[in-house]
Amino acid sequence: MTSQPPTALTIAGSDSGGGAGAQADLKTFLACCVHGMSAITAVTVQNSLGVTGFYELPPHAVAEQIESVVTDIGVGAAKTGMLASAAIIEAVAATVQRLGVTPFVVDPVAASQHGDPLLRPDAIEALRDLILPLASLATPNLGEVRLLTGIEVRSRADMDDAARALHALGPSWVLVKGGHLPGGDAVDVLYDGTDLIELASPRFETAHTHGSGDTLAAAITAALARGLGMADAVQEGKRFITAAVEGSFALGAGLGPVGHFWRIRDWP
Ligand code: PXL
Repeated sequence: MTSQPPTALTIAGSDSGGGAGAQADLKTFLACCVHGMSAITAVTVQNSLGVTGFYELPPHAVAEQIESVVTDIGVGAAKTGMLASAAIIEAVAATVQRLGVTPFVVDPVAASQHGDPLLRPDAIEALRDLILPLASLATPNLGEVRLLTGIEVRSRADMDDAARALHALGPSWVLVKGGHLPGGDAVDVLYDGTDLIELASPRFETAHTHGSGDTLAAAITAALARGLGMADAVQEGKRFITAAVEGSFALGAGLGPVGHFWRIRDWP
């Protein structure tokens, strides 16, 4: 027997292609030396070319998965990914609140890299009103910022406004991901209600970034499970995703995944 690892839970959808969703989260947790657990919200049908369908689980089945692992194994930190519907969001929010699951990282996933919807349009209000107030950290990209706040981010200054507007919706910390803005470095803004911290990282020319948002949020969650403070955990997550994007690879005819096991340079 070895010593016990830290533990983390993902509340997310399954990606049959293995690059994003719960699969990305579990691979990232392991790569970050954390025992990963999952509460599956929906099963997507997808490959490198896109999502062709998804099947939601009943909301009580999502709640039961969370309760089962929290009450026995214990959850050092949790994250959300695809939550699919307002009814699942209501069940997740009630369960996370009742069981006091924290730290709680919310990645407000709305669509896949191909633009395929992963959240029903009528669920955005529930995400904003029920999940964001529980978040230790919210990690929206610019499209999700627009859905949640109505702010169209076109410049670095707009990112600061977006961070303030999102923080007002309840999360303790906000990480606005500016990767989709044009420019040299990829710049994110981290905000705790007091200080706006700019985090710049190099941009790599690759189309194979499937699962990048999930992987960043999972690496941050793993760092929190290992006991890091929020600012350090976000820095650690950024280092991990930068290496994973650099270590991405082609798979199938479309968009390949980021390299969760970027430490493996040569595959057998
Ligand atoms: O990357 C966002 C995402 C989250 N969750 C699932 C996904 C995707 C993207 O495809 O499939 C299940």
